Amino acid sequence: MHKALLIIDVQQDFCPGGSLAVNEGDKVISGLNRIMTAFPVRVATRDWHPANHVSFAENHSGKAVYDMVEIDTIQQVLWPVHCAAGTTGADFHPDLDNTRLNLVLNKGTSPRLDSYSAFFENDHKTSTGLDGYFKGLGINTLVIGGLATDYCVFYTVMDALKLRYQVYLLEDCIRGVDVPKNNVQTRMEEMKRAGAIITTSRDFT
Ligand code: VGL
Ligand code: ZN
Repeated sequence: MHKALLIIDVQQDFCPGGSLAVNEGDKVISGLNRIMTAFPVRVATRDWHPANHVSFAENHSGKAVYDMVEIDTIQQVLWPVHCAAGTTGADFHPDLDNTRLNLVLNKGTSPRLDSYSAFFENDHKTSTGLDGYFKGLGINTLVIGGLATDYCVFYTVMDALKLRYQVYLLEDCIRGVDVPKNNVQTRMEEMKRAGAIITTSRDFT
C-alpha cells in the first residue's frame, strides 16, 4: 500500500472568522498535524480564486450568496468572496503544519470555471494534474481530510474513487458547510455508497 495524505482547503476563510467560515472548521487541524509524519507523501490543496471569479456572488449583478446560476451549462453556487489569491483569507490556517507538505496545489484559478475537486475542475474534464503526480509516485491509497465535507472534500473523494484510488476519509478531520440543509449527511452517504472507507486520525497514529 503506497499511501498519501491529502488535505483539502484548510484555509483561513473556511475557519472561524473567515468569509466562508465552516462551523468548527479549525477543529480538523490537530488530527491532521498529528498524523502527517505517518505518510511519506503529504499534499495540501488551496482554493485560490482570481478577484473576478465566477463563484463570487458580488460578480453577478442582482444575485445573492447561495443563489444558483448556470455558466457554460454548469450549475454554479454563488458564495461570498473567499480565498482570493494572495490574500490572508487564502492562507493556510496558521496552526496547520505546512512545513511538512510535499506539494501545495492551487485550484479554482480559472475565472469562469470553479474547481471543488482536487483532481478535476467543475466541468469534470479539465485536469489539475494531481492524478499524474500521485500515479507518478506509485500512490494507490489516499487518506483525505479538510474542508468542506459537502463541497471540496466530497468532489475530491468521488473523483479519487473514479480514478481507482483506495480512499479513506478521516471523519474527525472534516467539517461541512451544510448548505442546503442536511447536505453533509447526504454527501457522507453518497461517499460511503461509492466506496469511501470512513476512518479517524487515531487509526494512523
Ligand atoms: C469550498 C465552497 C466554495 C470548499 C470552496 O473548499 O469546500 N466550498 N469554494
Ligand atoms: Zn471556492
